[in-house]
Amino acid sequence: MNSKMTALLLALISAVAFIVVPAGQTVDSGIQTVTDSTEYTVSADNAEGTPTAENSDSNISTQAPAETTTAVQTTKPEGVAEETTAPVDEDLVNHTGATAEKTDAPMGTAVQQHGQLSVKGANIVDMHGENFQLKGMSTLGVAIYPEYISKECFAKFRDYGVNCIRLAMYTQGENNSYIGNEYQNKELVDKGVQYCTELGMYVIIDWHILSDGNPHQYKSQSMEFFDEMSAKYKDYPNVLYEICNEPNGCSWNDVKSYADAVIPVIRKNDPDSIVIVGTPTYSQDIHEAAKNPLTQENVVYAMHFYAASHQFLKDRMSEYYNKGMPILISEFGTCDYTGNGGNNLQETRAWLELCDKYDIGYINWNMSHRNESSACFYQGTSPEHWNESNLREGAKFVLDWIKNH
Ligand code: IDC
Repeated sequence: MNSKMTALLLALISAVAFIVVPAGQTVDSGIQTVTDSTEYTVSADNAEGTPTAENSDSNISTQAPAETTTAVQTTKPEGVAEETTAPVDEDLVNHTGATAEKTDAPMGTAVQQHGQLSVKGANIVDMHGENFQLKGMSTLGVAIYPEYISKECFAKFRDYGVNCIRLAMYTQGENNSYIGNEYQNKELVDKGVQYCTELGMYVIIDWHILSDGNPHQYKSQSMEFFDEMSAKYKDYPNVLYEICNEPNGCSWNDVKSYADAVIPVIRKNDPDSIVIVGTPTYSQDIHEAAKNPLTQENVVYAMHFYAASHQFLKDRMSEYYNKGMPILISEFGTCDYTGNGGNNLQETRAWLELCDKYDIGYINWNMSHRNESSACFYQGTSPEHWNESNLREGAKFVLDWIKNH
């Protein structure tokens, strides 16, 4: 193609893009901006005591087991609505620019029906002001298993009723973590957001701190990252930002001062989106956060559980939900806190029943075939062509739960 033709084609594409998505316009006109962030405040004397020994999961293994990728399965997924949007043109996916093209959510999808989410009292609500439960699956690490950043794979989770994908991006300590591999990670996050957008799914951009327990360690990198992401996705009603996965070995005051630095960076670009804030002790200590809550709007507190380790946290969730604290289970496992070991499906059921009762959202760990019980898939699974027989016990339980509730 000669340069004239290329220029003509580009002009045509931008003209069409302008008609479809005029600058500054969002799909949801009825955005709900309810402010209510402090009613769950409890006094210090009301707070619970120090976490139990079980509550200090400090021995998380950092070993990555060997992996294999083999045969592609071709069984058709169980049917839910066929995708009707045009296929992705890779060239139009903007991995590095300051803004990105938004595709309007296809009819019948979660994002088309529920639009921009916000926080009202202790719940996440949709654009109509109704309680809305995020039900999701988390990647293990976008750059550990990049093959799972796949539109086909996300669509298969959507077939089960999954309405949200969490893009966990390790900051350090894992294969290809963000620090030192910034471009590669951002490219994968961009792809993931684009696919979710085209599928009408919500998407969480997760700054996955773990071995770097104090979020201040990479605060400046985080501010830079979220500045770029929120500028790019300011018009996307389906994007949520999780600014620190699991703080540990630091206090709520450390987390709060970090959040007070990062949230304004996001708000400057994207005033409406939900921000998820981790809590101390691997996102278990919501009661610490409740003593000195954040003052920003549309913020939810992360609580994480692993069903075979953290039974005791259920009461904490109920107590603080009932005090009016907005909580999101932005990560949970059916197994123990190492991400491995036996599943406790009875406890998982109890947790999910409680979440459903309160309309608290939950996101399962993890979308990979790593050799551990929290991984969705057995080794040898094809991200694009899996079926029930590729699912490990925990993921099968969770996906059946989502399908039936
Ligand atoms: C685990 C992975 C495991 C990896 C380890 C360290 O499942 O393969 O070796 O991280 O990178 C969390 C963390 C999450 C952990 C998970 C299970 O958010 O990153 O993943 N877990 O240990 N909090 C509690 C449990």
